[in-house]
Amino acid sequence: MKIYHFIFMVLAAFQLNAQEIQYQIIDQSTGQPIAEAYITFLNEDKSSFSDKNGFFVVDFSKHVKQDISITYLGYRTKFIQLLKNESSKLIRLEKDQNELAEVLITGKVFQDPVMSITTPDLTEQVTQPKNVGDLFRDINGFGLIKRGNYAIDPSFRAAQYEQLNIQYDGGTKVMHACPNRMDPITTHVIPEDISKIEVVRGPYTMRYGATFGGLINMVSKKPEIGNYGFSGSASTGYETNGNSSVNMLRLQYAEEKFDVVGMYGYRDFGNYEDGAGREIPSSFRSIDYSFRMGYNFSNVERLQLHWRQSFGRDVLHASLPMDSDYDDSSMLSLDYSKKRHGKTLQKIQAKVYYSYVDHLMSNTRRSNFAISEASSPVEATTAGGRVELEWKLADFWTLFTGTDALLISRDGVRNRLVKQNMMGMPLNPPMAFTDKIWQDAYLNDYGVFAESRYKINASTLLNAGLRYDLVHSEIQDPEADFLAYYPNLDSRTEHNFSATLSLKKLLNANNQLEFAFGRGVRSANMIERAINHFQVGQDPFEYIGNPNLDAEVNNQFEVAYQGKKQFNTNLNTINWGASVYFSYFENYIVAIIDPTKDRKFMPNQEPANPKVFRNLDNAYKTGFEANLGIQFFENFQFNVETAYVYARNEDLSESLPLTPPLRTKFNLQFNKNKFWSAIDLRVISEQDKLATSFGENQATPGYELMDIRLGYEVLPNLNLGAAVLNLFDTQYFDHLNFAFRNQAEAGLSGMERLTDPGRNFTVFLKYDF
Ligand SMILES: [Cu+2]
Repeated sequence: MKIYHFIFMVLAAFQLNAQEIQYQIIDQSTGQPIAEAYITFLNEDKSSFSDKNGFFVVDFSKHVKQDISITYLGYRTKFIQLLKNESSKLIRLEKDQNELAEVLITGKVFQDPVMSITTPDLTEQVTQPKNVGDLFRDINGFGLIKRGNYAIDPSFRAAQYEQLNIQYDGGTKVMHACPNRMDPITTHVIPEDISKIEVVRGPYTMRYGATFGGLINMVSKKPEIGNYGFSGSASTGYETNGNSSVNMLRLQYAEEKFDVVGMYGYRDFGNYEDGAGREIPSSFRSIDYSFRMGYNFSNVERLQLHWRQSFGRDVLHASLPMDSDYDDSSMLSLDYSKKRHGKTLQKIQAKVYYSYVDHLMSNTRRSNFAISEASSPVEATTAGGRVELEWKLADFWTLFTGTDALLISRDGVRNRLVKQNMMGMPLNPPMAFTDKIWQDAYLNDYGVFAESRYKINASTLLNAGLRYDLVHSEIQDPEADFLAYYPNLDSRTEHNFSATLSLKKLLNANNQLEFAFGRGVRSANMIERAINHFQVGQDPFEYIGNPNLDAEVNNQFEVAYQGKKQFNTNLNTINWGASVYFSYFENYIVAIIDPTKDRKFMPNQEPANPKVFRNLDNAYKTGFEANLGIQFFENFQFNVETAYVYARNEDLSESLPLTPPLRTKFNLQFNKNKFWSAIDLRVISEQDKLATSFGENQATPGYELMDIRLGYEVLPNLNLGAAVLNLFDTQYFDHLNFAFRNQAEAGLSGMERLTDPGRNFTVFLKYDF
């Protein structure tokens, strides 16, 4: 009897010690212990780190269950419930890095970068035929520069065009051929093929080419890994305003070694009606197709070929002086990637690409065609590539080194047939002229970079990068008057140095703080260098390029904070974040009226003096973005996002051009089983900070817009979406919209800006197989 009593006592003592249980954290794939992982005890508001062998202790004296989260940089945060009586004491963390095949296909270029935004899968929850602009519309801080319904350029924090480093699948570029930007890169992708957009909000990475205001990577939809055999999807969409339709087919065949994806898209957009019921000339048709073929030498080595073409036809541009008869582009890219597990040189990535844009615009459909026929065939060739080596110098230290190239060349003319003289008398025969638009210019950028990612401790990451760009440019076939402005015109070489330093700190599992500095340098683009007496702005001025421009520099500082809190109540989660930045610009490039030069074409018209591009001495911008998200009652989500930027040209005591007003978006979503719905309310404030030298003469009034969207999975794999956009049929225009141009026959005055679509009902049907 005594002996049993003794055993009972011993067991009881063990029982006490057994309140504390030791667990070990290991890497899921290698089985290596993970030291200094950050553990948060969610029921107790307590935290600790794992020791050097990955061990940590959990005290079960108060709770028999413990909810914990484990955070470690480079791994997915793991939420797990530990039960006292469970037998397994191993916790496996999964690397937050996609495996090779996926890396290449998704172009997931950002392995945990600072100051970045990634959209959710944009191919999910589609309710309407999309324009590429719609992809950017829902990312906080973005605006759209519109010259119609086709040529839409994204603007981010008052940076636009080449100030943004816009690329496709991690480096491929397609440069526009048109001096009026009728054909930006966004028109050469199929919106339904873009699965997500990744943004680095400033010059905070040196690895993807010279970046001035931010890096934007449009990522095409990847073949699903492991989905072997045939699969695909077909979709069709229609919208009432403009009688527009979109049709798309995607076919995929994959096996372990080999995969191929083919895409076909057809879009037919009509002229839309604005909120006042006026018809806006904005119709277009386009056909796109693409093939992507991948070969996996092994599960760590892949080669991929991507070919795509797009053909735009009869594109009407309400806010440009001409329309595009055709706008064709071709793009070929080849990607290679190899991972070497356990080696110092742990990864090799290489890409080469070539793209060609063939564009014809004319004034055939415009009233001034009777006086003077004009047609401009222009072309642009972009070629480039990059090679990057990733070195694992230590467990806590990764170094990226590499080199890249971006070679742009353009040529094209404007053919004019003048049928009337200045007095309005017919000329017989008409007089023919040819004006050089691009003067056969090229702009080649060769870069080298090194970027180091250094883990100071388990919760702190230091990122530092350097970049050098050698920019070689030449105007090979200058017009006589251009040569007279710049008599010593010759090829030119520039040397640009960029750098970045940033720190990312996990305060705990749910709170993160980032600091960043970046110096981004952008050499003048080809319009700013080489355009010769063309109307390329949103005003009626002729513009003259300046081949001697200094590169513009953005010195940007930013602080960002993100937090999250989870609750065990009807209020499920709250997340919030904010980012504040300041940019000091050197040599900011703008075009300014030059009273010493005269208008060349139709010299008796106003304005009499052209604008010439030049550098500013003193300019800056500052602003913020903030967001709040609340999840409640399991199925509901409420979001508020707001963005503001203030930009200043101190030289002229005015705002910098194309500075968006304060924008706020409220969004309420309901998601249950196969049904989801959303209401969006956008509140855009008045913009009275104007760049009068750019033609911004009047404050742009604010506006409010409401959209309602619904989605339902009717049958397995068959999704139906519907939406009412601009529910209240508001007549509005955005501050970034260009003014109507050369639209006398449509009754639209050039004193007025392009108005956006009025109420629009849409449906979208998608079938996956
Ligand atoms: Cu054009």
